[in-house]
Amino acid sequence: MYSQALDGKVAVKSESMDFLEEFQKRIDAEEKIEPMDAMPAGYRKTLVRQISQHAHSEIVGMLPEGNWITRAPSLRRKIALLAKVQDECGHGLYLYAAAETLGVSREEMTEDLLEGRAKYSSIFNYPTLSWADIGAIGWLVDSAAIMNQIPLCRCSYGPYARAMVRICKEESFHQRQGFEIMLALCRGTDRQREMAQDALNRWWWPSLMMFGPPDSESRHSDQSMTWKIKRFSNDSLRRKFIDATVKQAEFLGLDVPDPDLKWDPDLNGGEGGFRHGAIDWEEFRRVISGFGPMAKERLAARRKAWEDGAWVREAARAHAAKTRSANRRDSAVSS
Ligand code: BYC
Repeated sequence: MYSQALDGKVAVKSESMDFLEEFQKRIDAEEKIEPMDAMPAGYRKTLVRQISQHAHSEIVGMLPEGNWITRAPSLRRKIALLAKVQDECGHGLYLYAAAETLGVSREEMTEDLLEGRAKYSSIFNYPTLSWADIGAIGWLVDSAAIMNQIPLCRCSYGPYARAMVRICKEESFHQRQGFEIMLALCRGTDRQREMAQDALNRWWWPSLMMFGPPDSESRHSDQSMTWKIKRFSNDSLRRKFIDATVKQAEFLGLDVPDPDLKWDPDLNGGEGGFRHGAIDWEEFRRVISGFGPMAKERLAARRKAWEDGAWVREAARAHAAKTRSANRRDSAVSS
């Protein structure tokens, strides 16, 4: 019915109801789907879309923070920021490798990004204007990332789930590092506290948008949840994030920039939760359509890196070809 290989040559003869039902049974039994297993074309396509966009987000996500490496306020802060940005590069590489197991090449994924066919997270379209933004990214953006990514450790596709385990451990360290920067600023001078508040004002709403459109407009959620790629809806993760983060803002002595934020003791089955004000979904749609404040700069930086790296890819290919022909010669001599 299905034959497929890691080189992406997927021959789909048919997708009978029996095949789809058997596949869903494996998913429902919490079995992991592995690269050489038969899978519906839609499952593969959804994974390639999500994992590649996730990988692009990690790599583009290096840019706003990389912008502050030379201006970190101390050697200690510089070392920690360098390590964080390197971790993000590593996350991108694990994720590209996970997507490659589905038969798509790194070149294709990168071209999709550069040609605007693949997205990256909306959050990385905003500028980092002050050092406090580095604290706010670690605290808010990495918290949001963890909230969204912990459930991905249980994703039905094995290589993605396994990549997420290590990524989540590192993101959790990043979150603490960001919170600690915010804490230092909030316990500092008036000017430092103002910087921290200003960063929270600018990053709060974009952080809520990271979770994706409201459930009513999320076109992929239902199918992704049936396939156990996603475990929770966009809105439910967004609410969890708000509930956890508002208390942290209170601890920091900062005001969440949402006048409509209100504790409702009846939410979450009587455990209580925050009701939040309206999110500007027009802004979100603008940003994910390629019109975010830093969209041009982000893609230009990725394009330059890809073009500057062309000679490395060429040299690696030449080296691989040489090694292959040397191996062939050796095996001809020894046989
Ligand atoms: N930004 O049907 P929906 C990080 C798109 S990296 C841009 O709900 P889905 C970090 C969506 O792709 C953070 N686009 O989609 C790195 C779809 O468009 P297409 C990245 C978004 O997939 C460095 C359309 O809107 N994390 O944390 O079911 C430093 C409809 O949406 C966004 C991941 O990628 C957005 N925010 O759910 C620090 C996690 N939201 O593809 C931190 C993995 C939605 O049809 N991804 N869209 O053209 C996911 O969990 C899911 O893909 C999402 C969206 C929850 C993001």
